[in-house]
Amino acid sequence: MDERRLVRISKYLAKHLRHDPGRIGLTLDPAGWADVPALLAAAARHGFPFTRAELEHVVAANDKRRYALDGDRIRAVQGHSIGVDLAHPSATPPEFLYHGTVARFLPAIHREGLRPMNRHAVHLSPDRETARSVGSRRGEPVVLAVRSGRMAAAGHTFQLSPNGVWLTSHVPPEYLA
Ligand code: HQG
Repeated sequence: MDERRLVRISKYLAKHLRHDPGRIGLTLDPAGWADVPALLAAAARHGFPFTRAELEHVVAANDKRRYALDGDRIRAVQGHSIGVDLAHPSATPPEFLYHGTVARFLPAIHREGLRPMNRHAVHLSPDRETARSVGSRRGEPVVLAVRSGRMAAAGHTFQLSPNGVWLTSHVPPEYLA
């Protein structure tokens, strides 16, 4: 499959598995899983047909391992804006995690901390380089260090997505380094 087709299918999956399944009449279960035959049928019905083999290739080749395929079901492993309970295992974070953002958000972030905004959780990266690339989606990136070890010690919980993204519900400003 050429790279452009791969990216198009991946973006189509992101849209409908993370943000707007109703657009193609798809339903997700509470943990974000969709039925694969139903997804293929819904996509075809809405003018964007792709095959099961293409889907499997996109899931396997995805640069960020964004999707999990489990028999006849598929879900995005992070990044949702719709309410989901992904039930990833709770995990003890390292002393620091990182968040990539841009300068224009800093005043609000220092005032209220990191909030999920349109997503179901705050997304944190295990290293500065990954955070930098997340921030660069919006402009010149600024990387914030999060004292995640202290947060965990204070009772904040973290989930680790199978693709290495850390999720938590809120980072209060006192934990930003
Ligand atoms: C900012 C992508 C004002 C925050 C990435 C960010 C990631 C605040 C933006 C995943 C704020 C939200 C998530 C506050 C946070 N006031 N702005 N209190 N708190 N912000 O896209 O972390 O490639 O929802 O800094 O790689 O950028 O799609 O979150 O700039 O893993 O798989 O509000 O999405 O994954 O933006 O990205 P987003 P994010 P995929």
